[in-house]
Amino acid sequence: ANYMHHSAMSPEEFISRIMEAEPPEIYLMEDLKKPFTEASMMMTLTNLADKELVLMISWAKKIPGFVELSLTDQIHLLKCCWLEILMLGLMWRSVDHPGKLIFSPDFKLNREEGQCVEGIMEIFDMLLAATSRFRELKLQREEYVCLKAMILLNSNLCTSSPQTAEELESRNKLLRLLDSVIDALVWAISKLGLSTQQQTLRLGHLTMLLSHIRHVSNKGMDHLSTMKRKNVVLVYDLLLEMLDANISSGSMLHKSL
Ligand code: AOE
Repeated sequence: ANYMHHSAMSPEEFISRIMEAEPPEIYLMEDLKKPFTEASMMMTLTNLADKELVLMISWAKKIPGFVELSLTDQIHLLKCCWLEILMLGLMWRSVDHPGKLIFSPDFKLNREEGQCVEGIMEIFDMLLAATSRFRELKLQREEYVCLKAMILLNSNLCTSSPQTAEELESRNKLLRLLDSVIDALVWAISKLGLSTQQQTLRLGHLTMLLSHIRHVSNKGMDHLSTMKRKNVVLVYDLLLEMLDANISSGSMLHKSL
């Protein structure tokens, strides 16, 4: 089967494939009118997220083996983890800029610049804290791309219970794929010239950060639903669908995959 060929891929080859899958930088190219209001800040953030989601779908499809999963799994995985992926990307862009979040080359926010969106500073601070942790660990690009693929492939694992033979096959492919990503991360860590024990510890520290990212993402998801409910922000179609837990077969995500 198809996944046999992916598990035959060396970790080195796997990493180079996911490095090539990295989405390009996004520019907002709007004159960001300062001072921001709650509505304009939320509009800027969701507008960026919406553009990034389109690129995220193309990115996922370039991960070796992803498109061989069932369409239901592909959709479910993306719906479960999109905000975690956006947040990890944001942390990576911000890792060399303590106290700042680099949303895009033309949209950077400082902690000191104060509060304008209700309930968002808590999320801002949790993102800054996780970013500092990655800075302390001197996160490498190879490790970053593996962690991002791990988030995608792991997001669904404990919520899906396969019933049909096809679902079971897709889940087995998913597990093989996760093995490949873990192997790739282990390989990337082994290139850093650490002792065997230090390598094991690094793997532990990096993967433990993923539970923090899931936590911040859940907070962010609650925040976005609240902002939507209060009509602070108009949430675009693709983002709306991602925010929504249901799978509709005629959906935009379905069509883009
Ligand atoms: C969008 C794109 C992206 O790549 C990552 C993220 C992660 C968080 C997401 C956001 C996004 C989309 C909208 C979400 C948000 C979490 C909750 C929200 C889902 O509903 C970003 C979280 C961090 C947002 C920090 C915003 C700080 C705003 C306060 C700063 C401020 O008040 N002022 C006045 C600063 C002015 C600076 C010039």
